[in-house]
Amino acid sequence: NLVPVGRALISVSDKTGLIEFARGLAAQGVELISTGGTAATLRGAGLKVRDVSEVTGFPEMMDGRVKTLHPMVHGALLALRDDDEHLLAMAAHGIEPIDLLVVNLYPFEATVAKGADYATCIENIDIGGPAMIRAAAKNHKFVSVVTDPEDYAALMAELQAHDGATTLAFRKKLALTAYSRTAAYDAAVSGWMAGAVGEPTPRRRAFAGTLAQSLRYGENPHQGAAFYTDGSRRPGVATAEQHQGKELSYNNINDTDAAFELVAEFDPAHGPACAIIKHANPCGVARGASLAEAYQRAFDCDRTSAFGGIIALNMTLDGATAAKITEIFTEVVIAPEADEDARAIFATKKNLRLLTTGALPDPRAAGLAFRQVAGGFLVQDRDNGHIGRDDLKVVTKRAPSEAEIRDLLFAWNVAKHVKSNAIVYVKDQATVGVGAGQMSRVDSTRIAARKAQDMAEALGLSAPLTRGSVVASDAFFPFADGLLTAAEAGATAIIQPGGSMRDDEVIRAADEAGLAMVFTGQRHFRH
Ligand code: 93A
Repeated sequence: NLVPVGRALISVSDKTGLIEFARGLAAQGVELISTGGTAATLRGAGLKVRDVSEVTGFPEMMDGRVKTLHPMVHGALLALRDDDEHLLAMAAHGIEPIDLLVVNLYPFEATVAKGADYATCIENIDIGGPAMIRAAAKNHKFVSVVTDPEDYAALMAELQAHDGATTLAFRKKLALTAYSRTAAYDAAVSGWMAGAVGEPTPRRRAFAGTLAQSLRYGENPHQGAAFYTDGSRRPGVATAEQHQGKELSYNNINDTDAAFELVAEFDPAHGPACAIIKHANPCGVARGASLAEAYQRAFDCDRTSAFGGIIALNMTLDGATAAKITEIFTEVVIAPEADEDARAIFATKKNLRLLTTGALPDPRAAGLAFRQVAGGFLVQDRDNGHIGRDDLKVVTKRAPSEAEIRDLLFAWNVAKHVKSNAIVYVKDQATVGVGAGQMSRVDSTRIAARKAQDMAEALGLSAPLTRGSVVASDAFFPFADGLLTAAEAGATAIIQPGGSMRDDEVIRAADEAGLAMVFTGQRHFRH
């Protein structure tokens, strides 16, 4: 299964490592054929190259749209060298076999990311490149195909190990990489088209990601894992720069994402905010007069759970906040920026990872969310629902006060990021109790209240922090019991979607308990 490499076609947009690699091939006696720009680069480095136009007998034409799309190229890539008819066809048409194809594609993804106009994006859809890659990969029985400059070294090592030939196992691996690349490339084009034509739902497009990082393991150490980016460049864990600390794990990435997406709900124009996440749920979220105070108040919601947590900030991490954060063990801190003082303080904590993103993601932006099920995956629009004070419908005799409204909206924004059934108690722009992921809503209500009680005892307070708080529920209260539990804990106002068959009963209970209640008409399930 060894196939010697005698002739290579090289056509690359990304010319990283090209010259050294081509020199290595030439030194092995490999004949080089290239397209215009690639050939010019190689000649510039003193290498001997044949132009592809000489091979095809046609000039590169139509602004390069047609360079390699020719039977002299595709016959050379696709011919089976152990098939008499194929050999006869090659002989009849003077087709010389190509044993190695080196292609990387027009930078479509990078062009889109730069915000290029429609025509420029269209022009950067590579046609000839993917056609050749797919042809060579199909014919991996005889042809090696390299689509990533990172594989140049591996190919050279393979040729050196096998006297200028490649093994079938190696060519199969290259073919897999090649098809992964063309699949991801076309998915990127499909995703861009969906945006460009304003296709509002995920129903008509294809999905694929680009491998960003091989992870040491998945959710558990016996599971393999990798991190893929989707090309959207949404500011967050996928685009962040890591300044220190060891590599992020699968769970770190998941939790860091949850933390940053949550804190981004809190517009920095209205002041600092901090979210602390454990197991993808917030154990504390707060605003403060300063960022350090926001952190302290988030921490005070549930100091026990915050240990080893992930912290997200909605503005530049400063020295005062950094100093407070380093008082306990934290896994990851993510913020738009970190100033020099903060970095110097963190530098003394080698294990603490610091990520900066340059920006906050837009909570109202469109996007997609995926969930895997056996045999497939579900795709939906990301939950970019947003409620403002004008959307609130007062359903009780008592209307909420201004302070209550501010806290209700705060609680609602947090509840959106808590696993259902979600119950969030908030007082003065800080969570004081979070009930997450319970199968019954009343249990979430009780757990959140009990945690607030525990925290009050730990802090030596005379009353639980739920006294005088407000409560958000991510979906309607099906019965009055959950609401009554919240009232017992001392809550004075409730925000919930409404829409239960028993809304009347729930509203009556709220009135009897003297609660103010508003309906949002929108729910935030998160499972
Ligand atoms: O416009 S194309 O789709 N038409 C082609 O026939 C073709 N052949 C190769 N683009 C084509 N290519 C691409 O040109 C390659 O995939 C590579 O990205 C690029 C290299 O061009 P140059 O050597 O001129 O820099």
